[in-house]
Amino acid sequence: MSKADKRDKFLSVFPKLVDELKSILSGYGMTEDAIQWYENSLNYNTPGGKLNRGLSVVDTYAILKGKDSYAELSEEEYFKLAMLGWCIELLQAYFLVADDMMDKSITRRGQPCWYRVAEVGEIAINDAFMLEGAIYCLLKNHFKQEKYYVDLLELFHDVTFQTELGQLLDLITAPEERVDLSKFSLERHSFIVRFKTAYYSFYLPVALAMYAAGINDERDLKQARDVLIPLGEYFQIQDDFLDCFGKPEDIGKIGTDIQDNKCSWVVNTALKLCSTEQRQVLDTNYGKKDSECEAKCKQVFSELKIDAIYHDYEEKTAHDLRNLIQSTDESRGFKGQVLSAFLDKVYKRQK
Ligand code: GPP
Ligand code: MG
Ligand code: MG
Ligand code: MG
Repeated sequence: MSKADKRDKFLSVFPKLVDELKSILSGYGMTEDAIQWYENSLNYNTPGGKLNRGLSVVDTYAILKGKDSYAELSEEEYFKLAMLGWCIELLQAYFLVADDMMDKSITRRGQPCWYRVAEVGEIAINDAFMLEGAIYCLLKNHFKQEKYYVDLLELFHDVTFQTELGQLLDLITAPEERVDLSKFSLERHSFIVRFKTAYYSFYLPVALAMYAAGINDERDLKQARDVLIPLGEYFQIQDDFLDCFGKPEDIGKIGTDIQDNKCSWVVNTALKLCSTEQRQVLDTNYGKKDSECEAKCKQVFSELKIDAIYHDYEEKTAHDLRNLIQSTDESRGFKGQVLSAFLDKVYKRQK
């Protein structure tokens, strides 16, 4: 099945899930305007992205089950796996609605951030909570009978909390009024991004598919984590790079990291290499809500050839990860191919 067909098939499950969630609201006797509001929020915030996380759940399960295309999964099996995939996309929607408010972002996936839609504003906070709530409604409806139901719940709760810890670190490292670049380091960056991105974007899809496929030995979950967490760090470094060097048309969002005083890979790499004069420019201009200051920081990044350093980093990391994946122990049914499929998806991404 082509990539586009897989995506269409996955997308075709979404309206069913929206209907299911609407009927939960109707069951509570909820008013029409509330049901309509929830439907709009679900549609605006959930399906518009790359859907990599959601699709990966199905892909991973198919690999673990030894089916080369997921066309070989039964309709029922496909539907359940797609449902788990959509639960990650809902988690992502919840995070992004909230993150865009905290980061004061303008656009997301090529449209205004939800909180910037005229009638929405701070109601977006409640909408974010309700996007998260959808996950547990769906898990209950479709997985309560499964032996691994509690594993799924625990996994979603743990990964959500880890992401929130990462978001906390991201935010307290980037206070708006007190720019202090001496607090930044690549070590702190690594710690932030593993928590704020890697667990939910990389470990979660694989762990969900593993539980659904009956592979739940802690040694296998650890093998998955040992590759997926550094892979997720690499993915967030790409995100940081693209925030500064990507084109808004490609990435669907306008970069805010410099003005937001973010502890991003780009500024940390620059801080390691810059001269005293360049450091002075960064100290004066980083973290200011001003596009001229932003441009001065970008000028330093380009003098330091951060893009070339990024490309070297990317090659080395992909090479090291491939070596790590090669040593996967497949004796209990886990497969290294699951991990290389993830690496192939993110390697050299432009968006
Ligand atoms: C991405 O950071 C991290 C998240 C989306 C996690 C948010 C977690 C919460 C608990 C709200 P980012 O700000 O770099 O992402 P983007 O560049 O897409 O805004
Ligand atoms: Mg953000
Ligand atoms: Mg953020
Ligand atoms: Mg970013």
